[in-house]
Amino acid sequence: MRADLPTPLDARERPTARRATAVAHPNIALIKYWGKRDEHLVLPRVDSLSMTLDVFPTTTSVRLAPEAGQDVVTLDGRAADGEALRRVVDFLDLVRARAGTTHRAVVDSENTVPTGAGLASSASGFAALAVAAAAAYGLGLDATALSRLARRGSGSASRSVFGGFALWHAGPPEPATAEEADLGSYAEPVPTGDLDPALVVAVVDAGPKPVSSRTAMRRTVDTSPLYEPWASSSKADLAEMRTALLAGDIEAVGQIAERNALGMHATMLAARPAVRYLAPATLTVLDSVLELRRDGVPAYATMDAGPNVKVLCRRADAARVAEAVQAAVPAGSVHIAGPGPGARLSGEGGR
Ligand code: 2P0
Repeated sequence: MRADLPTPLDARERPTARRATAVAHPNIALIKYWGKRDEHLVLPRVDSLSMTLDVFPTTTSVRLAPEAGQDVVTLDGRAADGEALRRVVDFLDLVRARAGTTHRAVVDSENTVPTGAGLASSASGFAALAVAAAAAYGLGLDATALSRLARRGSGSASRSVFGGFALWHAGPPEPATAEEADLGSYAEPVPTGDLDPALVVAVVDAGPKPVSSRTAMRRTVDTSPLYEPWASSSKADLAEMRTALLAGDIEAVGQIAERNALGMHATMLAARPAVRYLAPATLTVLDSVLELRRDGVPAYATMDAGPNVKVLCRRADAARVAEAVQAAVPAGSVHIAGPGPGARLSGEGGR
């Protein structure tokens, strides 16, 4: 249970790979994470549950550079700067503290999804970075400890450590120590029944979001009168979701996911000032989803910190759903995703 804590081993005695490459996929939450109770430790206010996708992987390599005076970070072929660089360096500082070393690193990360557009690029990004950095610095962490570590980079990354469906525990509400708080918040795989799901991803706008999800969730918690009611209803949603997943009941899974997402967006719309990620094209896709349901196709929508829509359906219906969504937003791009693998070192099988 304490595998993610620094050990007293001298850094010189640690087996260090020095270089590692990892691949991780984004995940889409069916029960949303929105709101933190500790920004430093990235502890959420609510449990969340997601499906890791089999599309849009991020590949990240970390190479220790003992000779370098600072970390060098390249994101999609460009030198990172500003907030993006700071977040990666802060994360590496955490890994270095655990490894007992001050060695800087060269990080190279390639996303196959637009960054910062509400398509979970920070989830795949920090999950891949956690796995690659932990290996390069020789931390020897198990999957649970990697999930806790990935959480420190971006909350939703804790879930991308695992494939399929994953539940991220918020952890004990009143931990006695920071260590107890940290240990209690990690993701784990969720059992499901006979379910053959797809998520049809409708990218209606691939541009970066106007307000970061970090800022938006802080403002929502601080000012939205709808936040607490949503957070408590989300607990009930999670319990029902677990039952629906076990039963392989895609209609119930979809209904719960859709109401949970719309409720989350309602909390943001009621924030002061309002945070509105939903765009006209988002509503056009939501209308097409309603029409699919009227035609007897079980299809349900979820949206994150951006205008793009992910439609949950049976895999057997995915082509029809994709066609309907594409017809609704001809300028958008539509992708069909299934459940994908957990984060892994290149050359390993997924978790
Ligand atoms: C989620 N989102 O559960 C929710 C739903 C967006 C809407 O997790 O501040 O990038 O780095 O912990 O993980 C986006 O937030 O936020 C997110 P930080 P993150 O997927």
